[in-house]
Amino acid sequence: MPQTTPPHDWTEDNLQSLQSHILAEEQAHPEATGDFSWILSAIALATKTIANKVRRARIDDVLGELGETNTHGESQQKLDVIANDIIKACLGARANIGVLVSEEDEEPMVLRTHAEGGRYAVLFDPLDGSSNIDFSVGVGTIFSILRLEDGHAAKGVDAILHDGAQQVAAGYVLFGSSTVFVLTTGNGVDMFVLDQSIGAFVLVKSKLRIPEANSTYSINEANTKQFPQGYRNYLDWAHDSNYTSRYIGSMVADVHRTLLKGGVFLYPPTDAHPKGKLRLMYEANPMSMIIEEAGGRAISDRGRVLDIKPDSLHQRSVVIMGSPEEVAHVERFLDS
Ligand code: P6P
Repeated sequence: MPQTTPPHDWTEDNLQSLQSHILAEEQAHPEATGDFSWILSAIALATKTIANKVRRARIDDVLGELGETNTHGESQQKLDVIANDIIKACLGARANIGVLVSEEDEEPMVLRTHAEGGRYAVLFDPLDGSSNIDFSVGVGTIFSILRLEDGHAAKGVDAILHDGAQQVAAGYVLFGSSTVFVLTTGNGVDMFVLDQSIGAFVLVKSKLRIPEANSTYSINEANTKQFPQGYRNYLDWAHDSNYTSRYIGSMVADVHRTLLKGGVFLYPPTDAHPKGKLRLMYEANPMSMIIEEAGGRAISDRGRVLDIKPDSLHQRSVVIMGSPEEVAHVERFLDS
């Protein structure tokens, strides 16, 4: 009698796009108003467009520096401005977004008051790690979503200066060997990959968990002599403990590797950046929410990153994030 295989359970194993996944999540939450899918679909559209620009950068001759600096005096890459404009064009059209905050713009953009439907602020780094694009190294878009209260337009920046624990959603899109969309809405972490043949982000992993431990650290060791002693003691311990070092110099790529393989990513205080280099509101906070939702930890030299009450929109922070056991190893040397 030929062995008959049991019928495939198609209710379990089906093709889910980012859109259908978000709608399914919304159906699971009756109180959801469809706001999220509307915002996330705009971010998906923007990042698909940016992915195409990044992939064609050398062909379209948009590599390299623009020859101008952003509001922080940092040299702007041509693609920084292109990505920033794409995101604003896609998000600005979504009627429930009240405020946009970009690393490339000093002031927040108030699109709508609460009375006009502006319920959310979207904060983003349009193209993090863009100086690596000329060498085809992974770069990414990082975003954070905060809910806005009535009267936000009158309060201006103060309406947005919430601690990271107030984020309602966060994520990043890594433009690497594949285009990967990693998202959390506070109910675990889901990962999607852009399937160019159908033009959609398809779900490849839901409820992603970071490994508890992995003897890998990710830090710019060229700055070692500038680090406070505790970090140098940690590095000595890691070297004596046969740790591996992996550092790409693009936060999205370094954190994505840490999320999938485990380990710890650190950007300690340096002479150039005594409070850390990475931006709290649209780099450290969204990445910390992702790492914590995946079972990891994210701290700074002031405790949990998501508990930091921001003083200004573009403030920087020290970050130490990754596997819980690896963050604990670093913490031990900082506390000693
Ligand atoms: P360093 C890229 O410029 C960036 O903002 C992050 O993506 C990255 O983690 C960090 O700076 C790298 O900084 O000083 O090591 O080159």
